[in-house]
Amino acid sequence: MNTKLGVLLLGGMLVLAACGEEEAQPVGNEPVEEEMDMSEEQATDEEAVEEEAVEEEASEEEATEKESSEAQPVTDAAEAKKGEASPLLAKGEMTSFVFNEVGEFPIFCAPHPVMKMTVIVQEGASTSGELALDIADYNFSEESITVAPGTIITWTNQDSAQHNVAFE
Ligand SMILES: [Cu+2]
Repeated sequence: MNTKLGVLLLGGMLVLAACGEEEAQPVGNEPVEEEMDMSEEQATDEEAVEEEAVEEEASEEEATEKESSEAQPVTDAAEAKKGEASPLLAKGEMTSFVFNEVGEFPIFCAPHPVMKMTVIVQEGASTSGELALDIADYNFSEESITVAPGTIITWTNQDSAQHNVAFE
């Protein structure tokens, strides 16, 4: 029995030595780590390829937009509706909502609920298209604004504090 054990141990040590490891590590851990490293590398490669493809598409779109007009069209505006909210905006960041439904939209800032404004959507209102508003000094730049259906409003946070646009 002892001899067999000795042979097994010796065999194990030889395997470790053959791996060329400077420090003998527990045999159990080593292959697991290697497998994880390999799958991480594969995942990173795939992600990189996908990101490259997306970047190429984006730059092609940008080029087309620049040719057609100077202003950047707002394409990512979410529909304004009850319970909707933008992410928190850092200084200089913006968020857009499209107001398709006629009615009143009470808006507040989730971190500072005292910050409020109202968007009134009315058929035939003189303000339509795209509208830029600011969030500055813990206030929305308009207390109340009336717009036509389909208007896209973009809010830009001018404060160092984070604000957002949330619908009651
Ligand atoms: Cu706020």
